Amino acid sequence: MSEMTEKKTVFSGVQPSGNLTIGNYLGAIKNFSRFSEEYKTFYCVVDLHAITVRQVPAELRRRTYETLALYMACGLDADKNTLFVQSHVPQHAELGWILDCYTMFGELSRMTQFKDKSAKHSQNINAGLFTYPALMAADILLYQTDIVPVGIDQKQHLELARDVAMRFNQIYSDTFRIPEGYIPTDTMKIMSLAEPTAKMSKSDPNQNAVVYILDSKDDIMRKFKRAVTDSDSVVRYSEDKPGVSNLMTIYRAFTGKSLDEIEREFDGRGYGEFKLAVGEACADGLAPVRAEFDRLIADKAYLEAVMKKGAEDAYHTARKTMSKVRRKIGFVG
Ligand code: ATP
Ligand code: LTN
Repeated sequence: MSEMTEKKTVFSGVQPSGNLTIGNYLGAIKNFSRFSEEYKTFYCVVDLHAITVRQVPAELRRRTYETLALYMACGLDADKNTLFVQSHVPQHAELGWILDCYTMFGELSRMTQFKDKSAKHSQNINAGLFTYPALMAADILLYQTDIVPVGIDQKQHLELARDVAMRFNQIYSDTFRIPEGYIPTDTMKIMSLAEPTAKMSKSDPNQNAVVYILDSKDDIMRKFKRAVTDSDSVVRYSEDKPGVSNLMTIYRAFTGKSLDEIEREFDGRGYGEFKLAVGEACADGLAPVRAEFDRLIADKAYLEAVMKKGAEDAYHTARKTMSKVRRKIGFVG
């Protein structure tokens, strides 16, 4: 990229609301580092979003450090990417409120994540859970973001962020850049191992359904051995074989082999051998991430220095957008 052209901006976020899964890894974080060289990249630990579901304070604090350490363990260099914690940059909450006033009740009511999470947390359907997408729009729009790498489950929120940005621009003239999603087609939705028609989710209470990035090799092997498949024993990718297809997707992501190659490799060999191979590939692929995580998490002072520098850098950009927004709206000073 020539020095004359301005770098495009990438933004994404992960909630520190649980242990991160291979869905988070393959669908989102693993793709983040591909932008580090040629883009201005902001990767955020979205703790304000996490409290839309009740969190135990000590766990939230621990997971905030862990999510930052995992970003780095998955290949994000703190010198090449702005890595920060959402609540350290007050403009997120500030713009979040403002965008609440440009986001329609009807739009928010249609969000499938809201419907799913209110069903799951029926004792705590708070206003934050409802307005969550307006805060996510604020995250993205504050940095004049061009590209947002996420899994497919975030597509609807991203479209809402675009609609809100266009609405604001139309009322007040150009203020926000309109972001595009970057959704990896191969790994946009990793499914639960126990219920392969449902998304693998870090908040799933069934630990056997979910492979965590930091699981031990033994745990990974055990979970894949137990993964739900179907009654025939043919390793073939097909809509009517969601369990096997999900395992093939995971195997492809960790080995780089094509679906055809995988079908040929396991032709006539049955599910037992296939599941062992998926487990091995996944455990081998995650081993370096885990080793690097262990090293980083032991150095809290370093993690704090990274988040402090990241917040200062993010603040600088966020402040510019906010002063533009305030002026356009008609706020004094
Ligand atoms: P929760 O279970 O608490 O809703 P989550 O596992 O969906 O959380 P998020 O923090 O909401 O995790 O998501 C972080 C990123 O990981 C998002 O970009 C999301 O699209 C992606 N992601 C999450 N689960 C998967 C999955 N199963 N397959 C692909 N991408 C995923
Ligand atoms: N809602 C996202 C997390 C998130 C995010 C963002 C992703 C919050 N703000 C901005 C991309 C851009 C989720 O993964 N559930």
